Amino acid sequence: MADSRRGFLLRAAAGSGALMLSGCTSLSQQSWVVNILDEVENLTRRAQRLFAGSHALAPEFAKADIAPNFRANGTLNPATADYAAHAANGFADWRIAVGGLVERPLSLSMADLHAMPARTQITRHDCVEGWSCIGEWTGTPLALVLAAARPKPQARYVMFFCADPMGDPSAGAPFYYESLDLLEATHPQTILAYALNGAALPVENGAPVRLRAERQLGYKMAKYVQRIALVENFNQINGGKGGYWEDLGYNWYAGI
Ligand SMILES: Nc1nc2c(c(=O)[nH]1)N[C@H]1C(S)=C(S)[C@@H](COP(=O)(O)O)O[C@H]1N2
Ligand SMILES: [Mo]
Repeated sequence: MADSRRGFLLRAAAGSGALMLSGCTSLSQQSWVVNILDEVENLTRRAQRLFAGSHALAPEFAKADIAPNFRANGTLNPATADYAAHAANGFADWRIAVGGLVERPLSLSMADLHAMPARTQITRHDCVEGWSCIGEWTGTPLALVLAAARPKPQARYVMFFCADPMGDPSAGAPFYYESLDLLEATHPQTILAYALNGAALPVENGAPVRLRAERQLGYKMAKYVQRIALVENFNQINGGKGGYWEDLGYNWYAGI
């Protein structure tokens, strides 16, 4: 793992209090992070070996480059009673389940995510429809969450299941979903973002939490994330192509 990542995780851990992964042991955040860093390192090495790639960073920008209004696209407000109830309640009961091929399944509250070390990055979002937008994102590095869940050796991909139905759910419309390989999932700029430009993530941009994977096109970055699953392949999931748009013909690999 790059020293820069170890540095920011340790700095982020230094100032804060206790971490509680619900249903699990509570440790001081400092010792938790030091322990988890070795796991992040092992996971990163495994991912780089598996997918023969690197963790080269996407460009980051200055505050002055931030667009005054970050454009929104795709679902702007998930059309379910369940989501409306969560939104009305300020997402206080929102949870992200982390399961599949992991040694330690997790159920993370928003407070759990906020208690973990955070990363902030100013990046450019590129949508295949032909627009770009620069915004500042803050969230929990996905690598930390994965390391805490401990992917089993067979795990190769990370699936993200979202709260928004892409049509009429009673008529069997699928919900948005996406996937990344373990290399992209453990990249230091891949975060579960809960803030945009210093404020809580707006509903139209994926509240309360959306994926940012900065070397990828916009459609890979799942909004309204509710469940994460480690898998060996995605042949049996929905249309079998690894994502909502992929099932409709987009490329699974969407590196920029
Ligand atoms: N759950 C969900 N995630 C999604 C989408 C969506 O419709 N639903 N659209 C994708 C597309 S095509 C883009 S460009 C970005 C848009 O993110 P934004 O609304 O923050 O601009 O989200 C991606 N993630
Ligand atoms: Mo997009």
